[in-house]
Amino acid sequence: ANLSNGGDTKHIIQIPEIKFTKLFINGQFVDAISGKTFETIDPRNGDVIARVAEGDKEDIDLSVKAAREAFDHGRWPRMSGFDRARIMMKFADLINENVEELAILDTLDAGKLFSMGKTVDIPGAANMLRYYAGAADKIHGETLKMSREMQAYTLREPIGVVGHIIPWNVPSGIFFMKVSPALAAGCTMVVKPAEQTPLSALYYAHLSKLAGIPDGVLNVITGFGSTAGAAISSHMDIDKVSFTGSAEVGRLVMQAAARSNLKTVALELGGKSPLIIFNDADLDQAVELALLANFLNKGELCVSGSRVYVQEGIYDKFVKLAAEKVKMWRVGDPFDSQVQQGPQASKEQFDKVISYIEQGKREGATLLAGGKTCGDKGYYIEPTIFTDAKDDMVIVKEEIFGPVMSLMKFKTVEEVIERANNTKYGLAAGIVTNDLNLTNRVSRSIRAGVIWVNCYYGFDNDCPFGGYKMSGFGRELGLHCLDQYLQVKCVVTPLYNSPW
Ligand code: TXE
Repeated sequence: ANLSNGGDTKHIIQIPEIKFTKLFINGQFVDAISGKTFETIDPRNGDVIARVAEGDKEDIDLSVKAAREAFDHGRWPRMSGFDRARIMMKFADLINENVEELAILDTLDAGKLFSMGKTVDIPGAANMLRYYAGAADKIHGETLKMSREMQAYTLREPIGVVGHIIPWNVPSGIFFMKVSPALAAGCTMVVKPAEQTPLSALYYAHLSKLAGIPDGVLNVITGFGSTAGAAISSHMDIDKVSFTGSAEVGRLVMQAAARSNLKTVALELGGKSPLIIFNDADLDQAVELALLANFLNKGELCVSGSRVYVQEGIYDKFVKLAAEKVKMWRVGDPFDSQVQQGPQASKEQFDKVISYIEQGKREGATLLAGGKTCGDKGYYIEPTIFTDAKDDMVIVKEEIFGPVMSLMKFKTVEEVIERANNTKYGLAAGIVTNDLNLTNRVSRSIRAGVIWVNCYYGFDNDCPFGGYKMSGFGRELGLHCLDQYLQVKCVVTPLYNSPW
């Protein structure tokens, strides 16, 4: 298929020079100890955008040393929450001031829509900092009246040095989902962005210094998973690791944590989320929602609603309308403001998605739309819809992480609850109906961390989000996430004279 060619912004956007390509350790940009670099690739065409320092175990060691010193003796964990908040607010303002350049970096690296980066991802990242800044001076303990003539109080202390391992699908959003609560809590940290999308993370490192975050508090090490990433999860001096990525690597991270120093682990892994559309749904809106739930960010979202269950009364009409509407979904250069879907983030993902589409055809699902690559260069794939999909097909069981929707028919609510839960994952679910009782019943029956009713992607800073089952554990966003960067200490004192 041809790529959309609205072309209105393509010629206006000036690609800036790439300013930051080195590791950020203890407030300085430095080369990797090995001197090695790696290429980061533009998925629109396969061109090299820049070469970036390739951090490895020795660089992680240096950055953990800096973070440990900043935690044990530095100002950050000791200053008032109010003062940390002021610096975080400054950091957020600097992000807004550089929104265009940051959005360009994520579009170049990940093929994300520039218009969304500029209006949603990057401003949203700044707002995560502001949300947690607002909580930084409200971290309280409790006073406890004990059963003897003693009293106790609790302190909530920062957990220590944190390692954040970030994926490539939402480079800015996930960076700040992890960094913001950790900063508010008073932790120090080492961040490893994904090797596919290192550029915005290094820019954020630069802005953190301008904002006044003390040296050593926020270190950024670019590099690969099996080297730099593994060095984080197995480090003896990191107190917590927060990981977002594949279930396979999540398992490795947990094993490494167990084998090293039993550091605390939070895992946000994949999903295969059901979107359930009942007979009474507004058909037009339901189809739009299904397209969005599957094709937004080219399907590279852990919460994608990739198992679409449609009740039998409207199934045929739904299929017909979906086939019409998907023709209007525009794939093309992510800098073009008319485009809705850019290229897959990397050649590996492109190949993986194409092989799943082939598998779906072999398994006997019917290709209603798409199924092919687009354009003659870059990693573009048509928005693809399979009908007659069966629950035991690989395309319905495994996370494809691309623009591929599977449509299935169901009869009763009991049946769809059973089928929706028949998955190893449990990250999100969508329900489309105007029946309140049905909504309540299904919401409580689905084993997933977030349920969206008559909407999808209802994210907010204040709404906790995370997995059931093999989608991981721990929550991101909201005050639940702040808690996960804090320890509780109990201090006990006699009320009158010491009882001993
Ligand atoms: O993930 P990896 P990949 C899913 C999605 C995708 C699949 C594979 O289905 O198709 O995973 O993507 C670092 N120790 N999700 O291969 O490898 C790595 O460098 C420590 C869902 O890119 O898990 C990167 O920074 N770290 C998802 C991060 O882990 C290691 C987002 C994620 O990469 C490591 C991304 C190791 N041994 C993929 N190996 C979501 N939940 O949103 C790799 N890494």
